[in-house]
Amino acid sequence: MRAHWPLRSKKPSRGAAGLHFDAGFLSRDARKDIVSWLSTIHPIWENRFSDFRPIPEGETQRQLLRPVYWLGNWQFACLDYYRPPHGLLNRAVEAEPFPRVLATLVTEMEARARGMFRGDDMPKGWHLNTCLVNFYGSKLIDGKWVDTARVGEHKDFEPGPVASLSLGERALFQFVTSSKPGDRDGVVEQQWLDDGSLQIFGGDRWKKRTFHRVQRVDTKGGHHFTANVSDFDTRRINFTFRYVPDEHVMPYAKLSPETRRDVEASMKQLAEHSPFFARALASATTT
Ligand SMILES: O=C(O)CCC(=O)C(=O)O
Repeated sequence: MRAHWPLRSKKPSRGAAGLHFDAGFLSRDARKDIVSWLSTIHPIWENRFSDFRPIPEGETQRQLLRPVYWLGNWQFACLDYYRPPHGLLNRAVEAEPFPRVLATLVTEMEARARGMFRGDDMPKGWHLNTCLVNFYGSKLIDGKWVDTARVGEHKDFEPGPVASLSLGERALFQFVTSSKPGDRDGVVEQQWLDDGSLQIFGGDRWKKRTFHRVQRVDTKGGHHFTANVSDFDTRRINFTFRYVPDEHVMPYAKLSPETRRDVEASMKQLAEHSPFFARALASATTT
């Protein structure tokens, strides 16, 4: 099916109901501030499953395809992310606040989303308090660069609209009808997400009835970011802003002992470079 959205738009567009795309959202100054802030963080490689719990049938332990960083709260992959209605607690761990440049942009994203959604599509108390920062690129494996820049079919389970800001090489983002890996027939919408673009999506159609994926990331723009990840060449960075009800965001010290054990190694890694996570770890040993 043909995409309803212009594949390259200079003006903000609403596109299909519940979708918004603005190719020129990010100003040059804001982009510069974000790139400068990115050099201060140290993304980590997460394992998909806990080393201390049985791995679900049909699955094997694996590293995510990309390094990640979370702001607001960290939804560790090994805790299986925030997943209403049952996976509410011990899923979203308090994390660093948004840096100023992102906090300012979030205010504008929230205003746009509030103009687009109401009723059940805009949950009470909704605000963008969570951000997943995904690093896309190539990984050095046994002396060879392997392109791992993609994300498989999935849904974002946090309630309400999601806002997504992209930097670097453009990515082919697709909404699909099934979770069948790589299925080419089920594409109902697609959009190239360019450097500096904003995408907002929400409502049942895009959050509940379809899956989304990043099918591939271009190499033509010559974008490379200096990120604090060894043996990884980052050519695209995506910020996905979401909402986790504040009462479900838990300080590390308040997690169950089992959950703390699941994420302790990652917390220690984060604490090497982040005073926030160092404090969180320390507070758990004193409570
Ligand atoms: O990188 C993107 O554009 C989308 C990332 C995504 O689907 C996610 O973080 O859930």
